Amino acid sequence: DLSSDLLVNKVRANMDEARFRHCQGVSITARKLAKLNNYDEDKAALAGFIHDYAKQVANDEFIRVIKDPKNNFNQDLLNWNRAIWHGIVGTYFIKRDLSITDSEILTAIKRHTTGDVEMTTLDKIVFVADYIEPGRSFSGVDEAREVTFSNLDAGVGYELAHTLQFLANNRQKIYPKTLAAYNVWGIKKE
Ligand code: DGI
Ligand code: FE
Ligand code: FE
Ligand code: FE
Repeated sequence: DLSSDLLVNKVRANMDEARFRHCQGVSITARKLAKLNNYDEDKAALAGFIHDYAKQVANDEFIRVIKDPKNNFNQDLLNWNRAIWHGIVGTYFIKRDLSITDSEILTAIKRHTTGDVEMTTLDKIVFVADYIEPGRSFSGVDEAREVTFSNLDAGVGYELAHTLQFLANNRQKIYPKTLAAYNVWGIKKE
């Protein structure tokens, strides 16, 4: 768990200082959101802390892991990039290096960049904590914080709508799960 110096030091050693501070911010925010939403605070804090463990893994390393038949990754991942890989393929490195076996934590990390049609409370907490942690400073982040702290599902919807808008504005390819998640969580409910 998070009280292990070994785990903290492994995470610190796998990324630069700015990314490590982001992970600490996501961890603190995930803990707060867990308390507000009656979820296990320690588990949320741990998932938040390690969510970007693989953020700075090299492209050729991601590609090697995706191509290795032992790992059973969908080969369509090769048509995407590190923005998509670091969560989904990141779980391989988290299992290997950090000995994390909790499937709820691994699923939340898998889903943290794109969201998904089905999201557990932990999935939602990590997804939005990543977006609103204290170190984030994009325009709209204060509104995202207000929305998310008043209602977790509304925070998920806000983030998906704004991420889709951002990607389209920059003419970036939309990962099908991001779009499918938007169609569930992002749209206005009657
Ligand atoms: O790892 P972080 O920077 O903390 O945050 P993240 O994992 O939520 O997102 C990383 C990047 O992924 C962010 O710049 C937006 C991008 N992204 C999210 N959904 C999609 C996407 N990029 C593409 N091309 N397509 C998507 O659907
Ligand atoms: Fe990430
Ligand atoms: Fe995110
Ligand atoms: Fe992150």
